[in-house]
Amino acid sequence: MAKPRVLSGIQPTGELHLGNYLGAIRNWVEIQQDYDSFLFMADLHAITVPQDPSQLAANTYQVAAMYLAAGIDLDYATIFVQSHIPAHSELAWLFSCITPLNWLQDMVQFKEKAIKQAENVGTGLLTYPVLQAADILLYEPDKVPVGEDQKQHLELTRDIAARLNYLYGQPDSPILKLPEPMIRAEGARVMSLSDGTKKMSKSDPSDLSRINLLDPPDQIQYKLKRCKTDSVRGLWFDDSERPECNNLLGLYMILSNQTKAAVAVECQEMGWGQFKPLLTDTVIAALKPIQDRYHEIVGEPGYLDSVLKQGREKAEAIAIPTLNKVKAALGYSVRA
Ligand code: AQP
Repeated sequence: MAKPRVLSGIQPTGELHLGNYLGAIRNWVEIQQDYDSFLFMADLHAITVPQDPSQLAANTYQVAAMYLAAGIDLDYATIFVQSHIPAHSELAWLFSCITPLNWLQDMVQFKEKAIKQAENVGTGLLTYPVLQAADILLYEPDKVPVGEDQKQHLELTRDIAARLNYLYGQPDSPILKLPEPMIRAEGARVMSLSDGTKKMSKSDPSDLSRINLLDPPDQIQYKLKRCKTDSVRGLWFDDSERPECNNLLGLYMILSNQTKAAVAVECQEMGWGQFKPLLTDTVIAALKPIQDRYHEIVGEPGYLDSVLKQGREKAEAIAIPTLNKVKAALGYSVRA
């Protein structure tokens, strides 16, 4: 029997950090043997905020290499670049013509980001959930791993598929399958090193706010030495009163493969002077195998190109028939 399919992606908007790894890639690695995984670099989404054209392709390759370095196995997963497959943009256009404007205006992320960008709000910021719906529905996945922040967009994806089925399909033979969300287990939200109430993010202007997966040991040590803490004696998990302490203990717990209870006991009497070197060593040791593998991958001439070419072929073999199915339903003559 065919394995259920999952689809997920990351925008190549900068260097990947511990949040991207613990919140996304590591989960994909954990489930990959049970699913047919389609993992992509969302480079069309990346330009909803300005990107340096001289960096975009390099960042995209870096994310692909990082997927592999972190343990994504090509025996189970297909890795591809979104912009290599024109069907994404084409389906997004078809969907945008059946998506009511107010559905997009109601998206919480749009409202939040639009306020920040004031008069410079790009149309892409409003319409990118439609592209996201196309990204997903092209592959007709059974499940889509999403964090809390993306749940509303997956709902929109389901609404768009349902609307297409309603407008152009038959009740007993829907055109597109509706995917289910795969909500992550809790504990994987990594917060900024400068502010424990904000998530760690590629686009934070301060590099000191995050640990990048490729940071060398001395930089990791420097960042953790400088990171924000508090002056309370003893360390314990406390999300509301001690967000920085909670975040750093959480990182230590995950990266040292311990339970919360074990970490709580180990660290209860510690001060920052004792805990920070322990966390530093743990982070460095956890990232070393990923970094070593990353350098091997990028050092092998032509390897990534061949992975992405193969990925494009496998992805297109699914995406193009889905696009054609939708086009036929809308009345287009589809090229054989
Ligand atoms: N801090 C985080 N903790 C846990 N998970 C995180 N993810 C991102 N930051 C954290 C997860 O990583 C994936 C990458 O998502 P994305 O690059 O498409 O966009 P994002 O969520 O907006 O990631 P960033 O790093 O914050 O990028 P910018 O700054 O460019 O917006 C997603 O699965 C996300 O949940």
